[in-house]
Amino acid sequence: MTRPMSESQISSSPPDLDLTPWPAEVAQRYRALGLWTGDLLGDIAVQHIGLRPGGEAVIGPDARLTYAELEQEVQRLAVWWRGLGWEPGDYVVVQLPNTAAFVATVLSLWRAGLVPVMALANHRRAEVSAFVAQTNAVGHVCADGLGGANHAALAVDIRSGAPGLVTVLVGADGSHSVARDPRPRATRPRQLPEGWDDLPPSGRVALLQLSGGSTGTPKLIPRTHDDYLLSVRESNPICGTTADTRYLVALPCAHNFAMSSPGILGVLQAGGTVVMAPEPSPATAFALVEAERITMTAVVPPVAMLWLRAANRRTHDLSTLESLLVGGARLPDSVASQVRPILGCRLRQVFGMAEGLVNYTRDEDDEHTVTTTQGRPISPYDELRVVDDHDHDVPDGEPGHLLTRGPYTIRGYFRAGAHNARAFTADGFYRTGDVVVRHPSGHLTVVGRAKDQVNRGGEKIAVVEVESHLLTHPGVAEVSVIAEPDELLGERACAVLVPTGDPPSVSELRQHLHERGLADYKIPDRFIIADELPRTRIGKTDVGAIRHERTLE
Ligand code: OOB
Repeated sequence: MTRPMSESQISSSPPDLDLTPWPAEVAQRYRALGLWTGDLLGDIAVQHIGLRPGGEAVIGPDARLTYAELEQEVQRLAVWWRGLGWEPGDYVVVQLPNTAAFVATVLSLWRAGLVPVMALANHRRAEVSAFVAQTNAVGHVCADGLGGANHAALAVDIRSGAPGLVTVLVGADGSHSVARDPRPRATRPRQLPEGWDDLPPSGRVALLQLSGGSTGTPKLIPRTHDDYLLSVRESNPICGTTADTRYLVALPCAHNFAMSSPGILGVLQAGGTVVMAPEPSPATAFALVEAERITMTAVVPPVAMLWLRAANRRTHDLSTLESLLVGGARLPDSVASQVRPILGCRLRQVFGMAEGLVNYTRDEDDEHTVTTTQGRPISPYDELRVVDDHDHDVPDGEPGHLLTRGPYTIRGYFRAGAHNARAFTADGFYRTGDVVVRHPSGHLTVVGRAKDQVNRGGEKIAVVEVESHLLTHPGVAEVSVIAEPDELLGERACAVLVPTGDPPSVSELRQHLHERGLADYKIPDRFIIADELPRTRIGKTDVGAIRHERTLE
C-alpha cells in the first residue's frame, strides 16, 4: 500500500487522487445520521440466504440462481480471484453482458476486497485500454461466448498493451479461462488521500463507474460502499422494491441506472428477483415480462417509445408489470403521458447520474408532475443549487445550472485533479452540466445541457473524445461534433468537418473510427463538410453560424 500524500504534495497542484474524501466532519455527520452504515456491497444479499434460501435471486440466459446458490458462487469466486494473485484494493475491469455471471462476478470481487471498473459490453479497444491504463488494473474479466458476447480478440489486443495483465474469459456455461501477459506488471502506486488508513473499509472505493464524459479521456467515478449503498437502500422504498419484485434488466447491466436505481443491487437487497434481458427490443423484453412475471423494469426514452408503439398491437400479457422507470435522457412529456394508458403500469421518471444524485417521481405525485418533471432527489440530505453563469442562485421556476453535493455524490473524479478543479466548486458541489428548472415542490424539469456531450438516447458521447479521433485522419483539418435533434433518440451526433483537400468518404471516416477502437455508438450518425468552422469569441465552434455545409453521402 502506498503512503498517503503529504501536505506539501497536495498544496502545489490539485492532486490526482483515487478518492477525494468528504471532509471529515461531513463524513462524521453522515455516519451519525445513519446514512452511511459501514456495510459492504459484497454482503448486500446475505440476509436472504437464511430468509429465503430457495428464493430466485438471479435469472439469466446462462443460469438461474437461488439466493443460496448465488452465495455459494460468490464465495467460490471470491477465493478464486484471490488465487490469481489479486490483492484487496486492486482494480479489475469487468466487461460482461447481461447475465447471472455478471452479478456473481461483481459481488464476488467485492467479497474479495477487489474494485470492479464497470466497462460496458459494447466498449472496444479505445475505451477498455484507457480504463486499464488509468487504473493500472490487474485484470480484465470479459466474455467468451457468455450471453452471446465475444471479447476474446479484444482481450488479446488489450493485453498486448498492458504488461502483466490477466484476462479472465467467461464461457457460455460460466466457466473461466485465464491468460496472463508474461511481461512484468508496471507497479504504479495508488494515489491515496490523507487519512486513508483511518477510513473504514466501507468508506473506501468500492467500484469505478463511468462518466458520460465531456473530456478527451473518459473519467472514472470512485463510488464508496457507504455512498453507493445509501443510494440503493433509499431507492427501494421510493420505488416500492420488495421481496416480491421481479425486475427486468433491459439496460446494459453495468450502467449506474441498472445497477443501483434501484436496479440489480436494490432488488437483491430487498430479496426480489433479477431477470437479465439480452437486449431491450419489444419482442425480447415482452416475452420475458410474460414468462418471468416481471413487475418492474427500467429503460431509456427511445426504448420506452419502441415499447409504446409495439404495445399498441401487443401479443404478450404484460399485466404483471407495475412500474416502468424511464431515465438517462429527457423523456418527452407527450410520450410520458402515454405510458399508463398503453402499458397499463405506473411511470417513474428517473433523472440520475453516475456521479451520484438521483431524482425520482413519487407514487404520491399527481399525473402532471409525473409526466412533466424528472422527479426530486432521493435524500433530504441531497443539497441542490440552481445557478446562473456566475454561480448566483436563480429563483424557482427559472432555468439554471444544477449543482449538487450530498451523501452519495462524489467530491472528485478518479485521478483527475486538474479536471476536478473545474467540475466541482471550491465547497464541493458537483457541476452536473444540466440546465434545470426547480419547482416549489422540489421537483426538477431538465430543460437543457451545458456540457460538451451528445446524449444519444441515454448513451453519452463526449464530443472532444470523438473529435480527437477524427483529427487523426489525414483528410480532416478541423472538426466539431455537435448534437442534432432526432425523433427517436432525442439527439444524434453529427460531425462537421473541414477537409484538408478532397473530402474523405463517410465509409472511410467510419472505418477510421472503427480502426481506432472506438465503441460503435460514438461513431457520428451524420458527417457534413463545411468551408470553415466559425469560432465564437472564446474560441468555441459557433454551431449556429456554420455555413456552406453539405452532407457527406
Ligand atoms: C444516467 O447516468 P449517466 O451518468 O449515464 O448520465 C447522467 C446524465 C445527466 O447529467 C443528464 O445529463 C442525463 O444523463 N440524464 C437525463 C435524465 N437522466 C439522466 N437528462 C434528462 N432527463 C433524465 N431523466 O443517465 C442515470 C444514472 C442513474 C439513474 C438514471 C440515469
